[in-house]
Amino acid sequence: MFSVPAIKPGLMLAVLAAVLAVPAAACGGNDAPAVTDHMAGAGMMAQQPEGSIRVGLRNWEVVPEVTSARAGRVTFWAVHDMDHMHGHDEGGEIHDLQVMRKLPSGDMELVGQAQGLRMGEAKALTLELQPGEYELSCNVVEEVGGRTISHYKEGMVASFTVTG
Ligand SMILES: [Cu+2]
Repeated sequence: MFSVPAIKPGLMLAVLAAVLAVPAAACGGNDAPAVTDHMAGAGMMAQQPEGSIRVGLRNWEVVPEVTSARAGRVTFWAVHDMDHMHGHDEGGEIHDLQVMRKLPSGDMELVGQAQGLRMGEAKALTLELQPGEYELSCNVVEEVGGRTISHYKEGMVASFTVTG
């Protein structure tokens, strides 16, 4: 005598693991509330998007973690790496990331940009890139203590190659 227990369909368990890593970034000595805009899409101040290329912005250099990529969709993760000013008239409180493509004529064409990054801020910039030679730069020009500071001329530019 065999008795086969009736097997009911199992319960569908929908497990939603919404893992939101929101670091409570403590800004030492900064009274301003952590105002972040939403230009980076869902992930303001969040962690680096998967597969993106980190581009460090600081006085006075642009530091991409790699210097080339395959053509197609490329996401840059622009990060203002400075956490404090070294001097009041140093400049560099705000940095941009400009992605410029070198045209056959030698001119540079703006392909995309992430602007207005304050210290510690990060923004994702996703672009469709054609093969070619590019520059990653910061084109902020500011007036500090009666002096005009061009971030580009100070050295905020790096070469970047997109291969076919
Ligand atoms: Cu800059």
